[in-house]
Amino acid sequence: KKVSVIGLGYIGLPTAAVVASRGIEVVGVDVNEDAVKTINEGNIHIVEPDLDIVVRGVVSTGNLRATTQPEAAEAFMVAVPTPFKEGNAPDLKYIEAAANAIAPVLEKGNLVILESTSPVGATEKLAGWLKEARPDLSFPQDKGDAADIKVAHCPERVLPGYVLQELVSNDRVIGGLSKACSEKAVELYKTFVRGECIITHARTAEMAKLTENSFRDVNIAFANELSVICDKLKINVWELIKLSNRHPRVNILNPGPGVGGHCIAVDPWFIVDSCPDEAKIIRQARLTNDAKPHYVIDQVKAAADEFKRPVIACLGLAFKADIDDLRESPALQIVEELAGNDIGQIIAVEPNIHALPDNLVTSGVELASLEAALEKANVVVVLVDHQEFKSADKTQLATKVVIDTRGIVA
Ligand code: SAJ
Repeated sequence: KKVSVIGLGYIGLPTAAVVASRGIEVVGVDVNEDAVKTINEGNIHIVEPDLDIVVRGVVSTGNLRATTQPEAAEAFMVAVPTPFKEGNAPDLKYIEAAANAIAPVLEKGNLVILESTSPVGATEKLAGWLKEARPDLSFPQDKGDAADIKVAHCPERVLPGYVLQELVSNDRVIGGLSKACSEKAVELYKTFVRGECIITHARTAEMAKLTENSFRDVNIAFANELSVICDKLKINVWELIKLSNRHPRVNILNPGPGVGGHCIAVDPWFIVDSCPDEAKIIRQARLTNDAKPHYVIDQVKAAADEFKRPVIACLGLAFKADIDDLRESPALQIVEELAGNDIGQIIAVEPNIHALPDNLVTSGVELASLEAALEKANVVVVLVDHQEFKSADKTQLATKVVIDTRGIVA
């Protein structure tokens, strides 16, 4: 058995490594030559706990190998980005490029799986691109179960920071373009997934993934709206949510400074783009969550106005707790905007990074330890609920103005 994983990023690399760790020969394909070189040296180019150990292991046994050129395999797992910018259509160019890259090496009996989070209809499009490139083979959209090539969508669902555990333990939704496609995909996933593999249609699988992330976005938007309402009504939103969640059928998530990351803040737009007139709550949730950083910025500005050039300590830059990922981070967005406004001296505390991004350095932001920052600060803004902040001694905060977007200060 030989499996090829196309795209060696946050999903593709851990997937390739886990499949390889089951003793299967895996060839990882990526257009990024540096990433290919790094992986072949047994190292990794992304941050994910314990992934380096697994990759080093499977590269040293020869089970995982990376290359820039696709080669023949029994199964192809496509894990490439599907970017989306508000106002534009979802961009499937990387899926199309992957289809064109694997088409020349496809052989009768092969399985092609789309793992990337995709708008409804993308798996059918992928099968269409493969068919265009290989008119000599038959595909499930024409031949159903009898087709030469099997195609399925099996959306990834892993939580950054827990990828290696969740890759194995999560249930998987497997949506083939025919029953035979689904069954062949289940066979592959069963080699490394301990969770259940549940079969459905490709379109339903695509929508299921988008629904999961939209549900979380809508729930967080509800919490963020409550937080703004509670500020106005002078109620502690954290106490309110804790009390409401005592109801056996209520489970409200946590408000915060906004929603970041590459999934929850993006995927709902795929649904809105497909059904703009119908997806009203889903769109509003996105707008509500995107508005939250601006609300926090206004709160900090109002607090800063009480001082003459205050020192403002901003606790956390990452997009969520206990990771070092600053991309699409509302905390980073808030600190950038505050620094650009010249309302005081900004000190950032981010225990998970060693250096600030260049733009923050240029605008005069300083990176300091929690202790040093609290020592000097007049205003303290809690932006991320890192473990280090939650367990810190908070007595010093009594003399400061505190804006706590994560509810970690009692
Ligand atoms: N957040 C809140 N309040 C909460 C929970 C999260 O404000 O109560 C914020 C976080 O701080 C962060 C953002 O939401 O800025 C997203 O974080 P997250 O932990 O909710 O999710 P991601 O983006 O790291 O991973 C999600 C997961 N999806 C679900 O839990 C439904 C993961 O399982 C998916 O695989 C991943 O998206 C993906 O790749 O789609």
